[in-house]
Amino acid sequence: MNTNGNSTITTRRQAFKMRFSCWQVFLMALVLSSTVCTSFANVYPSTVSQNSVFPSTINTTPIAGAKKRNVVFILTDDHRYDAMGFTGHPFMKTPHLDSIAKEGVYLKNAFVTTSLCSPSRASILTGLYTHKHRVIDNNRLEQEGTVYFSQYLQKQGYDTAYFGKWHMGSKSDEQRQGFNHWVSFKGQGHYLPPNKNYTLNVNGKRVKQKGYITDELTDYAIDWMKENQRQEKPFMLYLSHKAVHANFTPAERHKGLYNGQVTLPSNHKVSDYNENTPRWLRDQRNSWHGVDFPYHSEIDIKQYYQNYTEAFSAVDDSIGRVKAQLKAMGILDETLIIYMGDNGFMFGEHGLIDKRVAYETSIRVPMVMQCPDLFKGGQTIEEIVANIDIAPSILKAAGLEKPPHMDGESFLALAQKNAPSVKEIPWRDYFLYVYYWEKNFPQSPTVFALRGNKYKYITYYGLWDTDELYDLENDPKETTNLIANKKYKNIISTMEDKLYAMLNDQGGMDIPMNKPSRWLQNIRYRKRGGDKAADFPTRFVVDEPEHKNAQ
Ligand SMILES: [Ca+2]
Repeated sequence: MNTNGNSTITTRRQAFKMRFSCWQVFLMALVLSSTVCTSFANVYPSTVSQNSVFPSTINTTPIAGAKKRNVVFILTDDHRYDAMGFTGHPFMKTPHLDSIAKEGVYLKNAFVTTSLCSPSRASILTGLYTHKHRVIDNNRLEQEGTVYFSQYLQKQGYDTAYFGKWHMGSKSDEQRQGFNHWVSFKGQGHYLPPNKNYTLNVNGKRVKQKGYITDELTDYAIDWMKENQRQEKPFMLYLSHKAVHANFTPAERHKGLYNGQVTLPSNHKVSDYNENTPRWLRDQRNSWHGVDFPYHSEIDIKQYYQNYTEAFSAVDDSIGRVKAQLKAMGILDETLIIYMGDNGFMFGEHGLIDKRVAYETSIRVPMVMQCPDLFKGGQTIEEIVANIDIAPSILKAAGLEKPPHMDGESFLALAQKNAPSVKEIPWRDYFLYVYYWEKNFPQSPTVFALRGNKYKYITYYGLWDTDELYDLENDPKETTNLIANKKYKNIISTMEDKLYAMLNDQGGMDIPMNKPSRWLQNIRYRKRGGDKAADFPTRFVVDEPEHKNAQ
C-alpha cells in the first residue's frame, strides 16, 4: 500500500467517524435514508403486467350454510418466528401473543414467499406469489386492477377497515379499494411524529400523528370496533403495525425493559464458513446488510436486538387491548383472530442482518390464530403455511370459497382435522420462494428456493456462485451446504426440476425487472477486508485444464 493509499484510508476513516460517531447520528441517518428512499420512490409508476392474473369483476362463491364470521388480522413488520414467549424465548415476555396460542392454534411452520415488506404484504392481500402480483420490491405501486381479498368481503356484506402500514407505492397513502374505513401513512411511517405537521390519512383527511404509532393505531382500531358494535354487519379488521421495523424504537414505558437480560439469537463467525459457502454470502458480511458493516455503521447489534424486543412489547399490549375489546363486545370466542409477521429478520445468522435471503430466519414468520368456536385450543399445526394462504383462509371464515385465481389455500381445516368428522386434508409438501435483486441493495442476489419439510434447495439466478441444499431436519441452522455431496445428487436434481416446474406453472419464468431508485447501498468497510472479494468455492477451482487437447 503506498502513502497515497494510506492517506486516502485515513481520510475516509476520519470522514466515517464524523458521519457515524454515535448511535443517535446513526438513527438520524437511517430515518433520513428512509425518507430519501420514499422521495425517490415518488417517480415510480406501478408495474404494468400484460398478463394480469386479476379478475376484472369480483365474483363471490358463498359456501352453503356458512357463518359470516368476524375476522381480526394483526400483522407486524419484521417480527422473527422465534421472538415469542411461548416458544421458549430466553427473555422476551409476550403474554397476549402467548394467549392466542394457548386459546387457539400455533402454526409452527409459517413462511413468507418473499421476505420483504411490500411483496409479502401484497401476497397477503392478494393470495398471490410475488411474480404474479408484481409488487416485486419496496418501491412499487400495486399494478392497476389489483384485487384484494377485502373486496370479496365487501361484496359478502362485510364492513372492512385497514389500520397502519400499507407501504406498496411509498408515495401514496390514499384509501385503497376494498376498505370502508382507512387509517394509513406513506411508506414506512414513523414510530413517533417526525415533526409537528406530520399527518396520517384518516378516511381521506390529514390528521396529525399524536404519539407512539403502535398505541395510536390500536386506539383507532378499538374506536372503530366500538362504532361497528352498533351495526349489524360482520366485520374484518386489518391492523398492520409499523413495529417492529428498523429503526427499532420501543415505547417510552418499555425502554430498558430487558436491561441485563439480552443474549443474541446468533453469533455467526467467519470461521463457520466452509468451502461450499456461497461467495455472495461471504461478501455480504461487509455490506449494508452484513454484521461487519451493518447499515454502514458500527452499531452494537446486541443493543439493536434489545431495542427490537422492547419495541415488540407495545405490539403485545395492542393484541391484549384488541382481545379485551372483543371480549367486552361479547364476541371473542366467535371471532377469528390471526396474528403473523410480514417476514423474518436476522441478527447475525449467516453473518447477516435484515431479511430478503432464503435462510430460515429470513423466511419463517410467527403465526398464531384463535377462534374457540372453530378450533380446540393449544394445538400446534406442523404443515407448511404461507402468506399466500391468509386471503383464502379469511374468505373461508367469511363463508366464501377461494377465488380461482389465488395461489394460496385456506388453512382453517388444518386446525379442525382432529375432529372426527374431518377426513385427511390434502396439503402442500413444498412452497416456492422468490426474491428479485434490486440495485438499491446490490448485495442480495435474485433467489429462488424450494422449501420442503426436510430439504431446502436454493438457487441464485444470474450469479456465478454455488447453489445450496440443506437438510432441515438434521441441520436446522443451515450450517452444512450439501450441494456438492454426491449422495444428494438425485434430491438436488429433483428439487431443481420441481422448482422450475412450479415457476413455470405459476408464470414465474419471466423475471420481473425493477427500475433502481438511485438510493444505492454498495460501499464496504476497508478495515474489515472491504477491498477483497470472497474466494470461489474450492470445487470451482482446478489445477489443470479440463480439456487438454482443445485446439
Ligand atoms: Ca417487513
